[in-house]
Amino acid sequence: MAVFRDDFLWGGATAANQYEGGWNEDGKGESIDDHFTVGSHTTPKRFTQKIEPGTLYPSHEASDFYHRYKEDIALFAEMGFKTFRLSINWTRIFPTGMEEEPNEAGLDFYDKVFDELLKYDIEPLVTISHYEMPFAFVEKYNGWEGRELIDYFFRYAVTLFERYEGKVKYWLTFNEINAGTMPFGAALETSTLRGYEGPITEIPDKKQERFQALHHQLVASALVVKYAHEHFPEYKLGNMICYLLSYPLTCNPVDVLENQKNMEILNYYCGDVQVRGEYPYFARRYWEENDLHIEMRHGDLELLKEGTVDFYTFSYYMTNCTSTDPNQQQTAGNVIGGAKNPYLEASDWGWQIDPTGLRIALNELYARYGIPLMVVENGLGAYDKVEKDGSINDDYRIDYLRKHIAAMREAVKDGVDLMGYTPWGCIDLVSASTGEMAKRYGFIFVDKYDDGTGDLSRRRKKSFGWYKKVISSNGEDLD
Ligand code: BGP
Repeated sequence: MAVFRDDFLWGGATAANQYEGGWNEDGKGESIDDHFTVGSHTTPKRFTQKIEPGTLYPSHEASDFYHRYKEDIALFAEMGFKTFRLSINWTRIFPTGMEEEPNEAGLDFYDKVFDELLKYDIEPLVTISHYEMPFAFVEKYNGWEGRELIDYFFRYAVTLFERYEGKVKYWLTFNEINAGTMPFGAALETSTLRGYEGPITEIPDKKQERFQALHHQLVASALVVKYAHEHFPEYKLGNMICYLLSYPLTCNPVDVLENQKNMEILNYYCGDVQVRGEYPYFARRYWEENDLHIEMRHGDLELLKEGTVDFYTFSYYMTNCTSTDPNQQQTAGNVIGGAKNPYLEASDWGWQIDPTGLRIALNELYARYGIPLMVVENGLGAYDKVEKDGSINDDYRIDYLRKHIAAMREAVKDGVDLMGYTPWGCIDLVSASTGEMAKRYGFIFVDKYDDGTGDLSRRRKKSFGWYKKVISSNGEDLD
């Protein structure tokens, strides 16, 4: 008997700022991501207040989806995608975020993209805001710290809802909204970057600012979810959480407790608001102990209740451990690192590979929320090598994905309601954390390198044919 639902949404995921390019074309404004320079595993990318001539900014051209969307979508269709996750570049629609009227050329671009997807029966899954916002907001409002952004975001989202009615059904409000609970989130999630110039790793951490900004995002998310439910009953609205599963490094109760506390803030603080409609019970103590004073307006808490999502989506790449022993060996991770797990191998970037953790995560989440789940990011960032004959034999990627899909199957057999799976960077694109192209995730290779060279041509990797088989067998054939 088939394990995955018949209508399981197999596909792939991308984000505009990391994939599209065309950064200043057809009226597009500057996004915060257009101000991040290229980086690498060892050299952090930098944020600059002005675009410096002669400096490489990877989002400016990225993988050039802006000009190659037809070719890319044809390749996705060849793999049998049922869905494609993409984000809208806010600055293509409202160049500074503050215009009264949207930019028609920007709206038109996504019309063409959606039409192309629908031509192949590929369902768009749209992230309204994925790690970018108009740069103009940084100076004026210090990003999401400004409450004014709620209204600007609302106008932007409603513009999309109205324009793409009949073309898009699945919407996610903010990518990895819980990144705002971590220092890294100041760069890409809350964009609280006023006056800052320097490496992404040295942004002074201002927790009060981050958590205030996050409150504004949670309110903005609820506002647009509520609006969509009232005006577009056919729409399905989801949240998106960077799910950071961690284990206590030992069975010492102090490690177990510390781990539980970490998990609460990192994973459940935002998810609980978006699914259950209120800040969780543990938030108050956290605010008090961290001297956080979240300014809320009359009506905010009601709104959070009224704007809960229909499905829960998350990214899953790796897991970490929590230890109260400061001398424990540390390792890197997505958005945040942790103590090293002696039972796991890690990627070249130090992210610990843990397929079993995905089954654990799916069960945890389904037990907590009981609404349909979707894994909207997962994958292995790796150095790929093009062989002399042009082939790219990414068996390591196949191995990673195979084990994660097998873990999803087990979770579905456990009883979890799983809607779909969109591996990250289904076509090579710029890394969010490092700004490099060298960290590749795709089934499709893009000829583009970190010195800006490359002819941008596309090439199928070995994993392309493998994933095609996985989709056509609805996840039965993983060999
Ligand atoms: C997630 C982001 C993505 C993506 C991915 C991989 O946190 O939502 O935008 O980039 O991580 O991370 P990286 O690009 O740093 O390897």
